[in-house]
Formats: sequence, C-alpha cells, structure tokens
Amino acid sequence: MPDQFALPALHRLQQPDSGHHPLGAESPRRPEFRWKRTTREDRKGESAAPPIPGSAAENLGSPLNRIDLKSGYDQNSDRRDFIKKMMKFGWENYKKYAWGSNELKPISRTGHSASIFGNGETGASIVDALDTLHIMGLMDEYEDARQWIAMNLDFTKTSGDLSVFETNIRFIGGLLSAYGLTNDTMYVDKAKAIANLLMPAFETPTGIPLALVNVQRKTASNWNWASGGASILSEFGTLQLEFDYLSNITKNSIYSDKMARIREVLQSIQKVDGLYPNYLNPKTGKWGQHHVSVGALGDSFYEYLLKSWLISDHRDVQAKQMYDEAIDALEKKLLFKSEQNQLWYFAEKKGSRIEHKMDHLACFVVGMFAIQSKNEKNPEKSKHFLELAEKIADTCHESYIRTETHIGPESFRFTRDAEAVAVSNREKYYILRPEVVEGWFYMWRITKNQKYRDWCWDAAVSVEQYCRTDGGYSGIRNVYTKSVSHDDVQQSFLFAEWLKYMYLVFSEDDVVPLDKWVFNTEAHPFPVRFSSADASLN
Ligand code: DMJ
Repeated sequence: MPDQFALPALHRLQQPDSGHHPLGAESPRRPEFRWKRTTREDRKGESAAPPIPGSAAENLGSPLNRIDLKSGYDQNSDRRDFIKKMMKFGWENYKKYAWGSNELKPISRTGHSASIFGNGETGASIVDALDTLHIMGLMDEYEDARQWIAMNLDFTKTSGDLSVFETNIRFIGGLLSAYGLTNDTMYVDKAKAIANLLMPAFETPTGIPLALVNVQRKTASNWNWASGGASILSEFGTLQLEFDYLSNITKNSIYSDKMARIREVLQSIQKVDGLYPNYLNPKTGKWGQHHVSVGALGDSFYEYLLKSWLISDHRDVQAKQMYDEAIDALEKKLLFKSEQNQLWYFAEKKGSRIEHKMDHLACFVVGMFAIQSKNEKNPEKSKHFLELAEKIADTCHESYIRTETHIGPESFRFTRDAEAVAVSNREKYYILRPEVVEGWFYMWRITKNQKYRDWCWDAAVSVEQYCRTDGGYSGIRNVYTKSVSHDDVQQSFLFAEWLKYMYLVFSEDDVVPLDKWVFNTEAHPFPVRFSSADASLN
C-alpha cells in the first residue's frame, strides 16, 4: 500500500469514565417524556397537512421534478409532510399489488420475496412498516397493518430456509417495537411464536447460533459460502436487543439466556490483534477466515454492543467495555485518511491485506459514534467520537455528491485514482439503503447543524426523482447515470428505516427522543429499560 495510506496518528482515547450505574443501582429520574401515542381519535380534530404548492404527489401521481422540490420546500414541516407522502405512495402501491407478500416489485407490480425470507407470504413490508406508520400518524394504514398481522402472520407454514438474523431484526424487531409504542400484547404473542421457531439455530456446541432455520424440518444450517461452516459476526451479534426485550416482556429468560451464552463466547475468545473477524465456527468456537469489516458481515455486531449498554441505561458495562476495546482496535488498524482530500474512512482487512473500500452499510458508524458521543461522560472521549462521526458523515456525503444522481453507491473506494467513488460496475447500485441518512439523522439530533437536514433533503429529492416509478419505489443499478435502470424491488427497509429516519430528521426532537428509545438495526425503536418511557406512553 502507498505510504499515504498509513494512518496519521488519530487521537488515542482515554480510558472509559467510571460514570456507569452499577447493576441494580437506581437510575436517575429522567425528564418528562413528551411524545405521546397517537390514536385515530386524537387525529380527528387535526388539520390536514398544508397542500404542497404544485404537488403532483398530492394524488400520488408522478414524481415532482427536482426544481419543484428544491425550491418549494424550505420549511421543515413541508419536507416532513413530503416524506409522509412518500410513505403513503410506497405503502399504497405495496397494498395494491403485493399485499401479504414480503416485498413489492414496483415495475412488474407484483409481490416479491428474497431467499432470506424462506418460502412464504409473511408480509415483511407490513411488519417493517408498522411502527413507521404509527409514528407518522397514518392510523388507517396502521390499523390495516395490525389487522393483517393479527389474522395472517404465521411462520409455521414457511418452507425453505429462513435467515435468523433477518427474521429477528425485521419481524421480531418490528413486532416488539409496535408493542413498545402501543402496549398491544398481540404483537408480543406473534414475536414469541416466531422466536420459538428460531430455537433450533441455537443448538450448537458453543451456543453460537447458525444462520438459517428450516421451520418445517426444525433444523438449522449455515450459509454454504461462509468460511468452513462458520456463523457470521453481524448475524449472531445482532440478536441481543430483541431477545432481551422479549425475555423482559414475557418474563421468560429462555431468550436472554441464549444471548448470555453468545456474550460469554465472544468475551472470552482471544481476538486477532484486538479485532473480531467476521467468521466464527459454532462447533469449535474458533475464528474462520480473518476478514474484518464495519461494513457487510461485521457492522451491527458493534452497533449492538453499544446499544446493549444504552438500552440498559448504561448498566451493561461488559458490553460497553467490549465495544470500547473493539472500536479502539478498529481505529488503530482500519481508520485511514484519503490521499487527495484527507477524507476519513474505515477500510477492511482480509488476512494481512488492507482493502481500501467502504460499504454504504458501513456509514451506519456515523450514527453509532454520534450517539456514543452523546452518552460519554468523559468530555475528551465525547469530543473524539463526535469528531469521528462528523468526519465519516462527511465522507459518506462525498460518496453521494460525487454521483450524477446524488445517491451513493453500494461500496466506494480510496486509491491513488479514486476517492469515495465506486470503481467496479458491481458496486454502483443503490437498493434504498438507509445507513447514510440514518447517520445524518443522528448528527442533526446531536449537533443541530442545519447541513445534515439539508443533506437528507437532497437525498430525498434524489430518491423521489430517480427511484420512484409509477408502481412504487425501486432500487437503481447505477447511481452514476441519470438514465436510471430500476432493479424492480421496493425493499421492506425503505419503510422501516429510510422513511422513518427521514421523517424524524424533519420532526421535533420529542418525536422518539433518543434518551428514551434505542433503535434496533432495522430502525425499530425499543424503550430504554428501567426508564419512564413505558409509563409515559399510556
Ligand atoms: C437493514 O436490514 C439493516 O439496517 C441491517 O442492519 C443492514 N442492512 C439493511 C439495510 O441496508
């Protein structure tokens, strides 16, 4: 690697402060929680959102052009209302053409399902959209979703192999979040039924779960492409929030016990130079291939360590210590500045080789570092992580504005000739991923710098312009050309994540306040345990 890629001494961290509350200690009283559950009754007297001047989207017709959207939407409330209209547009098309299917094919105008969902009509878009509909106050749509779930959501009929990770973050996460917002126990029953079907995955010598479950056969297996039968770090490391919350609500420790075993293995295993490789063999408890990444295969493992600490109201100090150590190693070994403009980025490591590439997925670290900064009591450490969040937010922004569409690619690289751009055609697509706007949402909440709202709006304008089709929103195959080719999939995480973060960035801070709620990796908010959040929703 050229010398220029060597990491200039970025700030070293101080030791974590000791301001955590010990387990069992009483947490300080939190300020009054202002955001209230919205019901259909509440909304009766509410005036309709002001009509958007010249808005063709009013009747869900054709997309607005860039000039209309750029000039007529200076007010946040107008921007927020526009996002709500985008939600309605995606939702109504899903309802019309694909109701009950996992996802919508907006060009073909029919249902779609990916292999991660097994074979079944399990309404992933409905469950993923549920809390977003509720938060946006789209109560008729919310009631339709609730009704479908109550009557139809049933995984016992699913054949083929279900992804444990995806089923957890989208379905169990979506249902538990809906419970957190409404106290409707139907959602808990549904979540529990699904979690119980996933149990065969945990029957391994180490307790590290397998990736896939066949519900009909009650068997589990790993992806056949994963290093010698290994389980994936980001998959088995992204169960804790949901499983702990489920145990908490059902007063049954079976789910959290599984998490304790995973934690034990990860805590005690020797790391590789302080780093966690993405592959771990569930039979032997040994690492597989030494691939390290904060993008695909690693990402939300780090997120859930931090969020386990946050959701426990800072009591899960073991998770925070594991997080601190893991991030310290990542900063030392994989944080670089680009040669051209000193853009900060996290590279990947494959064995001893550094790959100077960042995935769109990896931009989630912006939100993670921002919320970490907000929760650190040590001012130096807080400042350090805010700076890291700002720098990477800027890099992810560069990956967006260096394209023709102002939408960022799936992966972008840093070489002598390339800076924050995709190099191969295979990396130029965009599938409605949320990580970049997720990061800017957190940055807005934490810094109040208007640029983050403006960056979000620019991305919204682009998605409206290039991803909207007559039958819903679609991914695009190449973000570097304005003559877009659509991939014909409206991903369920458009509803769960992209539209939710976009709505929230243009809302007041007391709509899902960050000191009361922790978002799972699919943007489903769970109440901070032991806080007054649950009570305040009543
Ligand atoms: C989502 O399902 C989740 O955010 C997950 O953690 C990563 N990938 C997608 C969206 O890109």
